[in-house]
Amino acid sequence: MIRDPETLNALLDSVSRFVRERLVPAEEVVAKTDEIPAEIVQEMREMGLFGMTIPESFGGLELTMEEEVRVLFELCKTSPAFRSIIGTTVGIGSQGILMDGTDAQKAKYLPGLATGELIASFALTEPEAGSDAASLKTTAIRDGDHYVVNGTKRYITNAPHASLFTLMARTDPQIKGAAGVSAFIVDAKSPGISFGKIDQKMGQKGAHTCDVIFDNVKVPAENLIGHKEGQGFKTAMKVLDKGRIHIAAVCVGVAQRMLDDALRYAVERKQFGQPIGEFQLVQAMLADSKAEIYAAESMVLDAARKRDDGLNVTTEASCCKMFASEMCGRVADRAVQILGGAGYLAEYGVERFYRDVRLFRLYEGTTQIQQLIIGRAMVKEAMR
Ligand code: COS
Repeated sequence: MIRDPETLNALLDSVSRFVRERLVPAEEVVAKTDEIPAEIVQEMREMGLFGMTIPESFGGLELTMEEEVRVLFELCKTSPAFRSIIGTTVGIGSQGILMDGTDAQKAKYLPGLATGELIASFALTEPEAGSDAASLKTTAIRDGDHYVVNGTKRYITNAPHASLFTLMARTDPQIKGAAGVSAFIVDAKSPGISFGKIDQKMGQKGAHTCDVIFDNVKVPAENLIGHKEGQGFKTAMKVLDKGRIHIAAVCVGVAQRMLDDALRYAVERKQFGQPIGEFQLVQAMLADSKAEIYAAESMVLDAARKRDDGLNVTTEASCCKMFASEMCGRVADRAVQILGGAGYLAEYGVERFYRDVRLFRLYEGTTQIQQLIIGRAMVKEAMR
């Protein structure tokens, strides 16, 4: 665990340099080819980025949540697809094992995830179960020493690259809601698993999602997370609490990058005989963006510290995800506006970010789901 500022600063410096020297120059090629170059993924492995959140005892960096979000502020000053390739292994794909797995499950899977040799994906969403995650229909029926899994998962990030899935499936079809759901670790090469074609998305080229189809897939009973049935929905929700702080930090990093690009353009571009940045209406857009990024950053750091202190941060995580993702959309819109016609052209890159960041308001819970979580908790507290 990095606990001293010097070691953390050295890590932040090396991530920042990596972004400037390796990732930013590769943005266009990733957007054109829809692939992250293999050598970049390898460099990310060597930097330990896949193992950011895995305990040192399993070969990871064991970053605290505060340290993790600080790394993300730096790592995400570039196309979000680069974060996405490590994102599910660092976050939603691995954390269920870490939070609720048995010692044997952790010992078996976490070392490979820490090095990035194994890629983890999170399989919750289904064609008919998105926001209403507890209504999922995929079944995992016990049969001797294994479970038989049937169903389809949708929009699964990194599924085409995954070595394993943290899968949520219904072990008790008689129980319709959350209590019938269990979580499993499923080897992606298990017979009976097939993949849909890679989704054609609005943005985030280089980050791949697809359907995952389970047809009579045999999963060893020992792969039931925590060896407890009926706990899978809670595992998923705890994972998403952390994931939402993570995504909010991603939004801060990308928004900062867009603002940096807009500011640079505003001081270089001249109209009416002076840099457009000297016009107060342009300054207003810069100022609003600066203040909103600062607010989101402060919220994310506060929520991360509270989580590190062992507090329940469900509400804070949703506040961060909601505010930071909406903020990022507004900053993207202003960045396009400041660049004017150039903001609409592919060669300036801002239009790409504009499309990329739209996803932040959707995945890991839409803005409306975050509102629901926050509002419901407020009313519940007030009625006690
Ligand atoms: N941490 C721990 N447990 C949690 C929890 C959390 N953050 N949130 C809910 N739970 C528990 C509840 O306490 C409840 O347990 P008990 O019945 O023992 O009390 C159980 O899980 C069911 O919770 P709840 O009744 O709140 O479930 P709902 O179906 O009403 O809905 C929402 C929950 C809508 C919040 C949930 O479905 C959700 O987050 N949806 C969005 C899913 C999402 O983000 N999808 C993105 C895909 S992943 S990229």
